[in-house]
Amino acid sequence: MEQTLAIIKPDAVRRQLVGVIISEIEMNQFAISAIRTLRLSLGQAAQFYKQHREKPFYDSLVAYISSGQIFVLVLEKENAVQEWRGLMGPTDPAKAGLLTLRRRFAIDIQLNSVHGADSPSTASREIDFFFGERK
Ligand code: IDP
Ligand code: MG
Repeated sequence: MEQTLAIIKPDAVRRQLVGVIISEIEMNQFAISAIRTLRLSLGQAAQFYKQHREKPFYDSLVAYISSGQIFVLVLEKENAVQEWRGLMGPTDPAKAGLLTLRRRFAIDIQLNSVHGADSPSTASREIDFFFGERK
């Protein structure tokens, strides 16, 4: 079964959306095979998003993702990477389908409530980032 890495981001945790998002995960037949909660340091956040370091929004993205508690999940399902991206919707909630998590919950293109790995190889790297020490 394929695995992907999901994050419930600080804007969603702050607005007490963890329960409804996990409920959507389960209603959509993902198995949750690991979960942890933490707050990233600025350094850890910079490392996690390092592929975006040239982007104009990088500093603000790093500040945001480390601004509060996050919930990190390993999700399992056939085609999990693509299925989770589909349930989240695109980065910009204004362009997202009505039933997607980002359309329903995101505040804007940055404070967009959830993260998902963009490929199986990214998923593997991100799972290692958050859960590697526990294997
Ligand atoms: P993704 O989360 O849909 O994979 P990425 O392009 O990988 O989108 O960007 C990572 C995160 O950076 C986004 O989820 C969002 O929080 C933030 N972000 C992306 N594009 C912008 C932007 O144009 N302005 C501000 N923040 C952005
Ligand atoms: Mg991405």
